[in-house]
Amino acid sequence: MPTLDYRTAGESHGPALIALVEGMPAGLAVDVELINGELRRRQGGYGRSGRMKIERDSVEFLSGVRRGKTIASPIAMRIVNRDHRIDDAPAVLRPRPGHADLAGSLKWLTTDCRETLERASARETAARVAAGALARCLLNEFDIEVVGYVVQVGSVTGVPPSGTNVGKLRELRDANEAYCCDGEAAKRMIAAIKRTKQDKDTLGGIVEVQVHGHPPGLGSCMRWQDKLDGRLMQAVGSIQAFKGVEIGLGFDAAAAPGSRVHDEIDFDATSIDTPRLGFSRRSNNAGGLEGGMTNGEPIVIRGAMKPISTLLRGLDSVNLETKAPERSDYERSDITAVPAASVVAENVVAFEVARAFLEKFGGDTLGEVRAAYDNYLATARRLGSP
Ligand code: EPS
Repeated sequence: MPTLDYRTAGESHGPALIALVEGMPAGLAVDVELINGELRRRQGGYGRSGRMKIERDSVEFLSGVRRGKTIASPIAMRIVNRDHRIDDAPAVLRPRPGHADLAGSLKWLTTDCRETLERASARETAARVAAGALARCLLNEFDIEVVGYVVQVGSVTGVPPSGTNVGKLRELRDANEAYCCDGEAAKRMIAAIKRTKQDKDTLGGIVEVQVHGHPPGLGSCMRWQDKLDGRLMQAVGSIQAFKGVEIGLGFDAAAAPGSRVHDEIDFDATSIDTPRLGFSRRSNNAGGLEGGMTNGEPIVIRGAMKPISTLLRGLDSVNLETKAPERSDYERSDITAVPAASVVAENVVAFEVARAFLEKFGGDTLGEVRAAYDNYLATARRLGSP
């Protein structure tokens, strides 16, 4: 039985994007509306380019699903590119600083940066969102919730009140085009994006993802490859344009003494029937992960996105054919894609949590996964009892 995994294929202006998901148990009802809803959200958010008015992202299942349910075979999903013109699109000879253009051209020995940028493009994240949203169909079966939102655009910050539940976080986030849970900050973010557009410039920001309702013990400290914190960091850090990832208190944990960092432990037998098994923490600076494993507290992970590297005003660069100094090429581009990136982060995190969940509770069918999960919880509740 393969572990849950996925691959993507496709170029920004090729015929389609593909997400290929392997290792999903049989018998899972596929919520196509959930997947398409996430794809729509990814296309939205303030600051997106004209490209998003062209595309109408939705998935078409090519395999792995029969009568609305998974049948354990590899699941191929296709998202059609309406702006399909890869063979006719012009060469890009003046690499954009910050994009994959120069590094890719020197790697694949070409003067046409399009050879690289078509795949490096963040368009690929549509396929990642499709895979992650499919994984959420599994998480939903076990009441595991994932939510992502924007906490910073440029220098404007807006964090949700601590302790806000997932439903409320979604409601606050979905009330504005910045996908930020603080409505006042969202207005300032949108104003900043408008100013940046006038300046022919671009903006980055920070997104945050929380996971709730999962059990402890996902991931493992036994092999470095299995540590869930590392895997989540790769998933988020590999999103196009991401330059930093932190979990819980993150970099701020370095400066504070241990007495103020570590999350003290309580036990309350009346909540033993929850996936937290009765344990709770007085803080969650660990972001729900200790020793590369979930500890039962919400997972909290943030990713920092640099500003989009395609600037209307251009940046100093070099023509790869003549080696003469020239401004970088301009292609139609977003001013910021931080709101969209929060959707991507949410879904790639969901995929990693689902993967770790199936590693612990995996079975050929959803029924077997459920039985393994229930058995684990029942056994864990007896821990320490004679
Ligand atoms: C991107 C450039 C733009 C963005 C694109 C990412 O595409 P285009 O060159 O067609 O205008 O719109 O993002 C998407 C297409 C998307 O679906 O997110 C880039 O260079 O990374």
